[in-house]
Amino acid sequence: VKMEQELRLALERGEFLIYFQPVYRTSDLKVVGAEELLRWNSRSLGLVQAKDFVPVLEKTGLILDVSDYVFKKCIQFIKEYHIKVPISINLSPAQLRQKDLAEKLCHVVKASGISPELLNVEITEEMLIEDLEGASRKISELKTCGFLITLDDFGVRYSSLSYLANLPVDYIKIDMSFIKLIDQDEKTLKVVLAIINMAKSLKIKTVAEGVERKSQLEILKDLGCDYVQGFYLSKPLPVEEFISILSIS
Ligand code: G
Ligand code: G
Ligand code: NA
Ligand code: MN
Repeated sequence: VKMEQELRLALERGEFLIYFQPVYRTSDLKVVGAEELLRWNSRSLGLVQAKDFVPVLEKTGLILDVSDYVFKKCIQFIKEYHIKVPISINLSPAQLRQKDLAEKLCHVVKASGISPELLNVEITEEMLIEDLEGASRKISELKTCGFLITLDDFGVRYSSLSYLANLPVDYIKIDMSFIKLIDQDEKTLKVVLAIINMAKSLKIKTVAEGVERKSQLEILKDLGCDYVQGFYLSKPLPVEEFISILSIS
């Protein structure tokens, strides 16, 4: 309960920060995008990672207000710094349950004047399970508005290949659990190669997340994975640091 009150206050006080983890083109390691990741600059706790408070936001329903805030902050950021590369935003399950999700987000982005193609909406496969029909409709509506669509944490748990055939997906993010093993386990490498080749034939771009070592990067380059993201390349960065990385890339 205490945490809930603190998070409510945090939103009012503007204590939520947006960080950006750069996404690199595998072939030449140019920065071609970023994933927005939420942080809480708490008075009492210091800088708090998303994994330590996003679940509470989800449980209390506060995630809807915070998500609106994040979406607007990202648009503001793109406008202020004249960002030309797409910024990925994680959608929450609660957002995907909103009937008018696409209509709302579309309205906000159109009113801002930025191109919707500068926003890449990340949806986990897990979020599709609950109501596949409803989720599919909203994803199609988001696509129609012009947003890019990423299927996040691809390949684990509820993975269904039919999603790839039926949803307007631009990118798939190959789950970190594969990348962890890719330089140690031949079978995992082959599974990742199959994912990459399948995506290619569907004209879907592939992103590997959780790249922590050079050996993983080299293998992903060999396999033809389009983009990479992970601590080996860069951790999530505050706005100013991301801007300076982008300017020298
Ligand atoms: O950055 P970190 O490893 O702490 O993120 C943990 C989890 O929190 C990740 O699953 C990430 O998708 C989620 N997360 C981070 N930022 C946001 C956000 O702005 N909105 C939502 N809904 N989830 C986020
Ligand atoms: O659920 P989602 O895929 O959105 O989660 C992304 C989370 O993964 C972020 O919170 C980010 O901090 C974390 N992350 C990013 N790069 C790496 C990495 O190289 N290794 C690990 N272990 N985590 C990472
Ligand atoms: Na994500
Ligand atoms: Mn992910």
